[in-house]
Amino acid sequence: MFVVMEIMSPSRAGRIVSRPVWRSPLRGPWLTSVLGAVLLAGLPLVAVTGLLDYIAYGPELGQALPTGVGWLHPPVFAWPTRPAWLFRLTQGLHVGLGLALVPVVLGKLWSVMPRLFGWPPVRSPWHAIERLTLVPLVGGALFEIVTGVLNIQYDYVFGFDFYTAHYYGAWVFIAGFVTHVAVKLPRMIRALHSRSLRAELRIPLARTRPEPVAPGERDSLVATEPAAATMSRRGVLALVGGGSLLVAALSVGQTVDGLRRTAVLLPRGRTGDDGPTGFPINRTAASAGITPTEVGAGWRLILSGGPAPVTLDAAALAALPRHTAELPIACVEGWSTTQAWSGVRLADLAAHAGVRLPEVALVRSVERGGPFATARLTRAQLLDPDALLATSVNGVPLSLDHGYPARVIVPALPGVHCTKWVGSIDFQGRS
Ligand SMILES: Nc1nc2c(c(=O)[nH]1)N[C@H]1C(S)=C(S)[C@@H](COP(=O)(O)O)O[C@H]1N2
Ligand SMILES: [Mo]
Repeated sequence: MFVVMEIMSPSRAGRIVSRPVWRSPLRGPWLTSVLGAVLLAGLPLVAVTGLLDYIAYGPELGQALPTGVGWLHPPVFAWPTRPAWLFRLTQGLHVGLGLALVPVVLGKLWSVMPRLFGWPPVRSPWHAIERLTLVPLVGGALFEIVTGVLNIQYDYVFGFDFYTAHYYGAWVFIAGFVTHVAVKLPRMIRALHSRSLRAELRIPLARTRPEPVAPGERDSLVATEPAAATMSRRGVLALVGGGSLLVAALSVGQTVDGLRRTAVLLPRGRTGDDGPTGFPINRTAASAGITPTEVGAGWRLILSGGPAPVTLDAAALAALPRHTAELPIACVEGWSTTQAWSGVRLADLAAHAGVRLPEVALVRSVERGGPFATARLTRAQLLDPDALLATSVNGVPLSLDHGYPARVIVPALPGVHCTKWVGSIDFQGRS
């Protein structure tokens, strides 16, 4: 018998007979391939948008976040500032699609369970290689799901750097995924051709039978002693698809202003405030250790890089030419929102500092320490006409939690680099 992993169970007559553990009549190469095809279409998009998010961080500038990953970095290019919603799209797709595919990943794992626990564990060298690729594939996928979900749900629970771990985990997964697809693709295509999806969707529970196995052959997914079906194959697909849709429906409010309250799975989406500053907050002033005195009357903005540092107080900053822009702020944790920000153009601040041709801006928060306290902006970012040191949003001064008295906002810049409670900007370039 092929499925050798068995449990002992007493028969009606009281004798002990052995039964295979995996008895669902639904398992088979076709069902596994349908779920596999969905993942083959979806997971590359999750991986690519994830890598794009990494590039969007501008790691080549030596940011505090993400930390360096050595030679394993993707081909880095200068992240553009247009369209302004670019990062909102890439991170929204990465998190949204990543979450929505979790039920499919679980369904796929369920469908191949007999194989994961197949016995003997290794039947041939080829079989050994095939099985070994499952370690990075399954391990990588589960690691990415767990770290990703934890990062969305909780306030930095990791003992390690999330970005670096999630990034390395991605390559482990990608390596497993690419080999798995290379090994399985022909089989998947054959299995998909073995049944018609349309016909399958018309088969009710009463007519649900195991997938046929050619005489003399065996398929480790198809149960040797199938139990009676308790669910149709279309029922399984509906369950998995419905699960995905449910997750998607409960997450979409993270990215769509106005649906914010429906994003029940993603706690950062909620602030409980309906006012002009009632959009999501990544980290409150209190949790960042910002004291009212630091950002009160004694607050100063120091602009350096020019012939001599320039110090502005809030009134002097407010006296500079002002500009308003509707710009999204998008966090890797999955939420994003578009708001109307007003403040002083970063380009004007560079000029004010006496730097004619700024190349990089090093922005520092009054926040002490931590990877969120500094960020570097490229020339294209700091010279964008909508790149602002914002002091107000939606017509009112920034709230303390949104970075009062001044915070950076730049088109298509990841939220993490939109530094709040800015204390200084160093424009590096030629004066
Ligand atoms: N100084 C400082 N700036 C910061 C942060 C922070 O923790 N400290 N969080 C960043 C992150 S990760 C995001 S997504 C945005 C969120 O801005 P918001 O809280 O105003 O929505 O602020 C960014 N700026
Ligand atoms: Mo963020």
